[in-house]
Amino acid sequence: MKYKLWYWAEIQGRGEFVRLPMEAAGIAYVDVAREQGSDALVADMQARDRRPPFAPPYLDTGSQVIAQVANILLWLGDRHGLAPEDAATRIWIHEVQLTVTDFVAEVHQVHHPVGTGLYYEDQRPEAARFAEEFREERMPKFLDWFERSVEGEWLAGTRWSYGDTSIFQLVEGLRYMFPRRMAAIEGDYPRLIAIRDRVADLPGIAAYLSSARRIPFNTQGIFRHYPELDAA
Ligand SMILES: N[C@@H](CCC(=O)N[C@@H](CS)C(=O)NCC(=O)O)C(=O)O
Repeated sequence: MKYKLWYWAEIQGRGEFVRLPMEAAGIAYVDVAREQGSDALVADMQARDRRPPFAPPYLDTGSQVIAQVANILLWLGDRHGLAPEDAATRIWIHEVQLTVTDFVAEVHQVHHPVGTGLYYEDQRPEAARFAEEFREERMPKFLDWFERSVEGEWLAGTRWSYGDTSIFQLVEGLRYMFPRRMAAIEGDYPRLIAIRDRVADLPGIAAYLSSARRIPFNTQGIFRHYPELDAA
């Protein structure tokens, strides 16, 4: 049975951190809401009465349903060899992925600093204030740490792991969201940019990026480009 990935149909969002390693490894999956619409996702979540996911993305493996991006990737990494073999390094890659989760939550707060349920247009002054501190303090703090964490051509080990596809997505997302800020600082992160480029060259990723399955970034997702929130 093909895995079923459940995520919002209109955005890359957090689902993209799951799609990318599956695409890179050629793992067969159905992106269910892309075929049936996001209403089907809402209905599926409501219908689950045992161990219900709090929020998408979640993966139905046929024998269990796993939510939380880092948790899904931990499971896929073990099952499909998408992480290094030794146990300590697997925990390390999981640690990196949990930090990606933290970073993504802050990225979301840039355009939703007051309330997740409110529109961006209803919190623009607060977003401008949050964005300034994010660009100047938080963005380099996280990126410095990711840069320091790279152990070789890949984050760890001799081949790519799901941690590397997540680094790819962070760089791509930040380039879309903050083109001026990234142009100013990305020279400080040669290892992250090299990983981004290596991931883009993986055959499965190259095919995915040029397919209609890769939804373009937009202003409904996590990484949103609002010019007024960007500055060098
Ligand atoms: N920590 C979770 C966050 C999941 C999450 O916030 N999902 C969003 C979409 S990207 C959602 O639909 N949230 C609904 C909500 O928080 O009410 C993860 O990494 O998977």
